[in-house]
Amino acid sequence: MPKPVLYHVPPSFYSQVVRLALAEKGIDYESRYVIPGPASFESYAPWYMRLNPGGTVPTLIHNGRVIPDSRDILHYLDTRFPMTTLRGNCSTHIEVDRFVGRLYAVSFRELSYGSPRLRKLGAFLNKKRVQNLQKRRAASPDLSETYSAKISDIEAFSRKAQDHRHVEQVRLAVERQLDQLNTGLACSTHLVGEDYTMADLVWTVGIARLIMLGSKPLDNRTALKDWYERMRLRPSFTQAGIMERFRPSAILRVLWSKLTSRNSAPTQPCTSTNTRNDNSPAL
Ligand SMILES: N[C@@H](CCC(=O)N[C@@H](CS)C(=O)NCC(=O)O)C(=O)O
Repeated sequence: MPKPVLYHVPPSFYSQVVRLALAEKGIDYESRYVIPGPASFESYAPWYMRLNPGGTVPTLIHNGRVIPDSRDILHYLDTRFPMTTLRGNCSTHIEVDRFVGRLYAVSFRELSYGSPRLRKLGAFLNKKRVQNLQKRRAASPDLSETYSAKISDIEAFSRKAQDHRHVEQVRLAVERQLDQLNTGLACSTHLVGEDYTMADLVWTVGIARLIMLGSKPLDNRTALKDWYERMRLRPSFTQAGIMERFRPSAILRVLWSKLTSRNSAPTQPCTSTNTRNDNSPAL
C-alpha cells in the first residue's frame, strides 16, 4: 500500500490529532508542511483550496483520495489500516464516537483566539486572513465561492472570539466536560472501558491544548490527572509532537523546510472524500 501523505504543521491542534492516530497505529506517512497562517497563508493558495476547500490543515491523501478533515481522517485510518483498532470492539463504537463528538463540539479556535492573552492578536490575524482571502478570490474567479465561504467562516469565528460572554460560555462548557471525564475515570482506566481508544486519543490532544492556553484542566481532578500522565507516557505522545506549550523551534523547523524545498503541491490529481459517509469499496 502506498504511504499516506499528510499536509499539516506541528502546532496545529487538528494536525496533532491525526499525527497521534498515525503514531498509535504505527502508520508510516509522508509529511508535508502547509502554513495556515501569516505571512504566507499557504493553506489559502488555490492548489490547496482545491484539496481542502476549508483552507485548513490537516489534509490526508492516500491512494488518490483526499480527506480534508481530521475527524474523517481518524475514521479513514482506523478503517483502512485495521492492524490496531481505535474504536474498541463493536459494543464500544457508539460510546467512543460520543466521546470523540464531545471533543469536536468544543471550539478550540474560539477558546484560543478569545483568550485574554490572544484576543487582540487573534483579531489582527483574522483581519489579515480575510484580506489575504479577498486578494486570492480576486485572482482566482473559479474559486470565488470557495473563498467567499471561507471569508464568511473567518468573519463569524472572529466575531465569536471577540464576544467575551460567548467565550466564557465555551470555557464553562469545557469545564463541565472535564468534570464528567474525571468522574468516569474514577472507575475505569480509559475513557471508554479498559482499552485505549480514539476517545483517549482526541482528549489527550484536548487537554494538552488547554494546558497550552494557560487553563488548569487537571487541577482538582485526580482521576483525570492520573489518566493524562499515562497518556503522556505512551511513546505516541512524543512521536506525534503533542505540544503543551508553544515551541518556537517547531515553527523554525517549518520555515527551514520551506526554504529548502520548492513546492508542497501534489503531483497527481485527487478526488475529495468524506469517509464518515463513504460506503465506496476498499482502496
Ligand atoms: N474541521 C477541521 C478543522 C481544521 C482546522 O481548523 N485547522 C486549523 C489549524 S488547527 C486551520 O488550519 N486554521 C486555518 C484557518 O481556518 O484558516 C478538521 O478537523 O480538520
